[in-house]
Amino acid sequence: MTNEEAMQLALKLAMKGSGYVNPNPRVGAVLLRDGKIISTGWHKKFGAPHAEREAIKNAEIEDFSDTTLLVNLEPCSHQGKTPPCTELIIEKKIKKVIIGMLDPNPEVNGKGVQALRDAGIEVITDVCKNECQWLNRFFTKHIRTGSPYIILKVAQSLNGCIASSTGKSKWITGQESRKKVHQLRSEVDAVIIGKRTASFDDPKLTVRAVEGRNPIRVIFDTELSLPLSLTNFIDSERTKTVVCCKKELEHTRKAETLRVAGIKVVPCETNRNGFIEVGDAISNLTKIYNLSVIMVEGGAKIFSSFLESNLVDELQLFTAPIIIGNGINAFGNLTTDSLEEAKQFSLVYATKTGKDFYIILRKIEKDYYSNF
Ligand code: AOF
Ligand code: ZN
Repeated sequence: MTNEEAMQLALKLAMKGSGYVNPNPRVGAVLLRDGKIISTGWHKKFGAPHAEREAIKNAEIEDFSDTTLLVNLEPCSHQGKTPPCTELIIEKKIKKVIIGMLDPNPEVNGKGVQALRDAGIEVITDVCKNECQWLNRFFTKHIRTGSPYIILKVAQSLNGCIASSTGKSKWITGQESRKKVHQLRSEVDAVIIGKRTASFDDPKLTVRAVEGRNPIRVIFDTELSLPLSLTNFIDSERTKTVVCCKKELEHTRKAETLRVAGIKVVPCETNRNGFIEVGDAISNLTKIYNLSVIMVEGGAKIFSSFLESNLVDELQLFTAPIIIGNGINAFGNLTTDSLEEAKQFSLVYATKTGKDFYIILRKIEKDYYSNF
């Protein structure tokens, strides 16, 4: 097995921690001897042992002196909720360590590699670096800025509509795209929708098409006007439902009724249009839930507000091969009139999900992913 092949396996193992480890990174480790796998491990849950410890524990061997440990993130050298991985690697006398990327956590960044080298261990870095950085882009932004990584997920028609003029939008894209969306939900800490999407579609916003844990569901309902019969207010996951409303409504009967039902009400500032100030909502939510990644699922008003606030890190765009005449444009509420003002993105990935196009883009202004 080559280093690259083993790193691909480590990345796959790391993915298994999606959602469960947040805001920690997703990490997988492979222990090799003569290019053959001895054991594997991954970081399973926030606060649980790190990937390297899992792989070493699973090895069931006494002598590690001719083994190579491969891991997608630099082994930690600090005492966190768990002891430093570098200490265990040194104690076990592992011969060689192969790393995908340095840990962007300032407490570790480069110190893990140094500790290993100081102990005479051979260290190779940057194997499949781009893929490793991509996998932990949420962690990287959060540990560096304290703010969550924000993804806009848009399911649209060929002509950029997310709903017909009557507001119906539930089934624009196909089953495979929806499966991908469920996968994304399992990776993020929270999903956000607006009042219109909540009342027209009444979506469950849970993870069903794949295995994984459900995110928190946030609904922006400035005036608290949504009916109490909404699925997100009555289903078994309702304690994971959060409503952001204008701060004047914090102590009203409607807010109290929601709270009694187990729903969290988060009062927020409003902007000059009387709509929730997205920056304030995100910082309030982050204070309560320490969010490292959020996915915004619509509709047009919310998409536009997030773009206008320059809060978007990534677009996940699902385009169905249909045309909806006179529909609701995904970004129709944006007030960028000239090309100079246009929001710019760079293409990361493009493929098909079933009959739909699937495109991932990210903002180009600030590069959180390099130089670590
Ligand atoms: C590793 N391997 O599998 C992970 C690492 O609070 P703790 O002890 O869980 O430490 C969390 C920090 O450790 C996290 O911010 C990141 O820097 C690193 N995560 N490191 O060697 C792992 N999950
Ligand atoms: Zn560690």
